[in-house]
Amino acid sequence: MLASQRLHDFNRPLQDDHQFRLTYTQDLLGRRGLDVQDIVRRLVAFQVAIPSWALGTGGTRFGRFPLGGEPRSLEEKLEDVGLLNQLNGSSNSISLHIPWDIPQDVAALQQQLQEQRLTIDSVNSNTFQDQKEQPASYKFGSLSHTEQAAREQAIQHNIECVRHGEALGAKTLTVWLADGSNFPGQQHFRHAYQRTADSLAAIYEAMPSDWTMLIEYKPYEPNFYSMVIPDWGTSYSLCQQLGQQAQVLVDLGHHLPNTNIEQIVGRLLHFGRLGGFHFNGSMYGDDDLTTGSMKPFQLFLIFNELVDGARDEAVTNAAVAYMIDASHNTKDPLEDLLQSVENILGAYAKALLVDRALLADYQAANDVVRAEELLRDAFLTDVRPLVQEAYCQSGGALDPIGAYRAERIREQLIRQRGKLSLSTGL
Ligand code: LRH
Ligand code: MN
Ligand code: MN
Repeated sequence: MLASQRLHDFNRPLQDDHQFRLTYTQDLLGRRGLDVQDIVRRLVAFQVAIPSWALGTGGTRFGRFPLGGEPRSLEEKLEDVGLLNQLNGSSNSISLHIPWDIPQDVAALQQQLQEQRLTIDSVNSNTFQDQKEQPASYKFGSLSHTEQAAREQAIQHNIECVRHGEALGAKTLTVWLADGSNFPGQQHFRHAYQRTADSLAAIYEAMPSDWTMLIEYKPYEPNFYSMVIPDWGTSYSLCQQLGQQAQVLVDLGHHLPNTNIEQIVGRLLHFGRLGGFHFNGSMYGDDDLTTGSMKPFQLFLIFNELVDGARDEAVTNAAVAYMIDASHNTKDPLEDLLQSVENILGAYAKALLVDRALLADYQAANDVVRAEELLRDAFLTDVRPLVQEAYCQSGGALDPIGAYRAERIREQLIRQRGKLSLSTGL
């Protein structure tokens, strides 16, 4: 843990410049009738969960270049998330992946969570890899498998994930299926869908009544001809059959190029079925790059839908779970996560600037140019002083990456954990 005095000392020489930029932004936005303090309060309250599997160097199927100092246990993963949260005050929870993160000493973990003021956000099941000594193989699918023994094993694994999550206070199960086919004719589309729906129903039945099941979709990979849950329509239809506790999860990387993701977000909000996000950045496919690194305008437009939905009484969608799902080969994973969170907060702040009444007027009048310019104006506003103020108000660093480097945290972690520490299976 970083001593808060050190963050204070780090911030001191930056305060003068920060106050200058904040005052300017405050004046500018105040002239437009915006309540900057309210925006900062919302940014302070906004939390994004960190995936346990992104704390180590990710890699690709061609190779991995470990940086060293990566967490070797769930306890060390919690330490890393605690550290991120100290630096930015915006990531107070962690998503677990079972069996990569099987809790061993539950009481000790509960205590650590309390001490670091963290929560377990969600548990993710893993039926896309075979584990040692597992009787049935997932080579040809899990919840959709043609053989009942494989389906049953996958169902039981998901239920076990819920039990692990319950012990640690989580309330969300995320299901992502790699199930699908690589060649035409390999799989009967309708039957595979039905088997999946039936398996999900068995898991849903076993879930406590205050839990949510998030169903994630993905158009391709690891199967390249068809995926059983390739798109939001399929996720949505499964949720509808299951019940109110089932919601769609939107992973930004799980779309074909040029998909209008913000429209999908708007649709799901309209139907009250938007359960959560896996934020990441993507150029081509499921690239899992830093959130906002490639398409910042799209990220802003997604937040524009979210803010619009939150301000519309007609929208009854339950609270949305915000999670990152990124990991890559070239950056220090902790710096990558700090960047992702910063970009997410920036997109949110910009969406809060949009004058919705005026936008509605322009839309009603079909004033295409004014409506577009209104959004562009919000998008082009420099909101970094507001994000930095939010960091500061939550006890974090004005420049989290700067503080991370100044404190030589990676070097310390390498000293403590070694140069060749192992990462997740990704
Ligand atoms: C699959 C995915 C899914 C998994 C995670 C490790 O591409 O996005 O969310 O659980 O990666
Ligand atoms: Mn994902
Ligand atoms: Mn993915």
